[in-house]
Amino acid sequence: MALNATEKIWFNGKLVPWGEAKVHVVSHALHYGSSVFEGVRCYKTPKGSAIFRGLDHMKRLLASAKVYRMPLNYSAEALLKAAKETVAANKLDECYVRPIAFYGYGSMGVNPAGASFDVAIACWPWGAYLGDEGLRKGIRVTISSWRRIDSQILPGAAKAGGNYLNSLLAKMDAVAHGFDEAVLLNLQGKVAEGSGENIFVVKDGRLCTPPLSAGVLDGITRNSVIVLAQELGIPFAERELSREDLFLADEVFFTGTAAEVTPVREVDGRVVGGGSRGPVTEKLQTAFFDVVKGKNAKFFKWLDYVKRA
Ligand code: PPE
Repeated sequence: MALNATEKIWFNGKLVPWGEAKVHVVSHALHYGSSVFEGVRCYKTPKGSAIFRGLDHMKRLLASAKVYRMPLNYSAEALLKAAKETVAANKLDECYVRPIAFYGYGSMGVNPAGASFDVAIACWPWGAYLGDEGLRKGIRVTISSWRRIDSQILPGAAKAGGNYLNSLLAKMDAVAHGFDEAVLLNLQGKVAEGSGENIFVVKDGRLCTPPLSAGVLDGITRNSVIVLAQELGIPFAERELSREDLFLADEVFFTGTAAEVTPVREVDGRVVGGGSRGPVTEKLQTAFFDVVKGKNAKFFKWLDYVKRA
């Protein structure tokens, strides 16, 4: 997706011009994938721009860093404050926010001891990750021949840069084969997640998603949708899903900060349900957008205003 430069990036505690937030080519993370990152969205609401579940994202960033013994010496609150300053400095109403912490310059070899440890927060306008039409009508997916990384190899709870080579392989193959997105199975052959999304199915009015033990990221959008389903009285269970559960579902959808709530209308040539956004998906999608856009007072607690109006 196109990336349009904005004005400022928060880099190790200071706002610097976009073009000056640079790293050296022998930075550790570039060679070994030794970074952890987050994807956060900021939405326009009636009371000003607000970051959605910012503290939860920053806590997950700290958790990812802990897994990799990274010295991320900021509190979640301080990181959220920095994210708000970054959005404010770029004068954006709505944007995607990308905090990243990584081993930088100073040593080579797998052991990062001696390398700098850098933290940055960038933001930029980012539209619908899987297209506006995808959000309304659904997308076409394929089950990847690549398996999702097993947590005995790389821990799924950590959102680490290196994990995304697995996503990249699955996504590129899916696109090369004419699909919009890939679904990855885990090593047990059960449904895990998309290249950058969690996945849900609806069957006979019941909503299901694979448990975290399937090796999936503990998605914040996944959690938000589960809470909203409970709110709306939609029966929900975490359950292992097989490939055929996707083929035979009444509805399938993806969740993610970037993907938001995106319906899936086809899985490897099998039309899902009626072949467009299903009614439960639409209900949850509407509820989700109401919450992030500050239209549901019950969930104001999930919003952090960039500037108090
Ligand atoms: N699984 C994976 C593998 C994943 O990367 C994401 C987010 C999710 C699930 C959903 O998590 P959450 O955002 O907390 O609901 N993927 C991020 C990066 C996408 C990208 O292409 O970059 C995102 O959505 O920001």
